[in-house]
Amino acid sequence: MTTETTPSPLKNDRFLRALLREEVDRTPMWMMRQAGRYLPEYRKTREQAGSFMDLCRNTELACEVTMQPLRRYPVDAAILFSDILTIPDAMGLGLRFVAGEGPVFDNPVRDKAAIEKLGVPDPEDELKYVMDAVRAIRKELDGSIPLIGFAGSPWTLATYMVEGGPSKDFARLKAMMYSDPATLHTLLSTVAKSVTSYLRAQIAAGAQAVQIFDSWGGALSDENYREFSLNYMQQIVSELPREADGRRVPVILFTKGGGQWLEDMADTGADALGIDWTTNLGNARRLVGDKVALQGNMDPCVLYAGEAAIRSEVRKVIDSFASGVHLSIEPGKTGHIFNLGHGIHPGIKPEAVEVMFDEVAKYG
Ligand code: 1CP
Repeated sequence: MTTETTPSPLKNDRFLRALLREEVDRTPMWMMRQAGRYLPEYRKTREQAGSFMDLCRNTELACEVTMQPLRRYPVDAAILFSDILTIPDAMGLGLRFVAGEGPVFDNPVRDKAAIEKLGVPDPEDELKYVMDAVRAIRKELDGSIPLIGFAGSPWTLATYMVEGGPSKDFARLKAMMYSDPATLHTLLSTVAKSVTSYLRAQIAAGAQAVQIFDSWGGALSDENYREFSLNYMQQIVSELPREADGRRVPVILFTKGGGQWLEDMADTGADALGIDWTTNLGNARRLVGDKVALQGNMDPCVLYAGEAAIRSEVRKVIDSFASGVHLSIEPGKTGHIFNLGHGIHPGIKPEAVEVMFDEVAKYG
């Protein structure tokens, strides 16, 4: 008897295999925010859609922008085109994207009364447009490469829901954390239930791996990270179905600035951890051992440099991971997925990305 499941046909499954630390022929690669403003074809489609949310809600156009980077680069995974803020929008917070300012909520939740009124959205009702996009993208991909679904972590979503938009210091949210932690726990608990049901629905609709983006967990103290961020991600991980279509659905946790919590993150039951560029990949590997795969971690700013620097930095990332690989791990089963340490910036040239992926494909 074997516990391994029979994989459904997928022409290129090296991303899913690496997430489970199975043997691969080369390091798989994709890039956070691979569909987005750095691509001229994205800017054109976004203009055609009207607003960013109109683009997310239009199944055909959301599918189109997901496919755009795949036509340029030999990446090993596609990521659903959507946003982490769809959940609070579906909860009634009224999301708008303001040019030059980013996301804005018309109805932020700043007190106990507002927080207690929040409900868990039905993913096949208020968020059906996201599931429709997942289904359309899977059809369009036609088994070529796997599709990643995603959500924000409860802590990261709470930063936007309480602050009302992007924030530098999260002053309102942290004031609530220190003065009325019970109310913050009520908020995080409702958001965690919403994220769980949203990711479960994405998996049912066809997402073959899921990533939880904890973009702002790194702003917390050690103790508060465990209580207000990790705790809720752990709860989500434990409630996700881990198999679909006869194949394991890996879960990736990414806390930006989370280098000091890697061992705790690895103990949540996640299959892989996203690593930003401030952590050495070899050290990360030594810390987590064989528990999880690692994804990352080139500084996106490398892509502002010339070709030689990009190629050299790609090799450094791959070599730094290799330096932490235990001798007992069989060659090819290292569990590394190449990625940036955070999303690509809108000002980076698509040609620089081409150089990066070319080097990973040759050297990885
Ligand atoms: O003007 C535009 O066209 C909007 C730019 C944009 C894009 C392309 C936003 C607004 N969201 C997205 C897509 C997006 N967002 C994806 C698509 C899939 C991909 O190709 O990777 C994903 C995974 C996200 C996730 C997301 N949204 C995160 C987590 C990842 C991260 O970068 O840390 C966060 C924090 C957001 C919020 C958000 N949405 C958009 C912006 C500009 C922001 C950041 C706001 C801030 O600075 O706080």
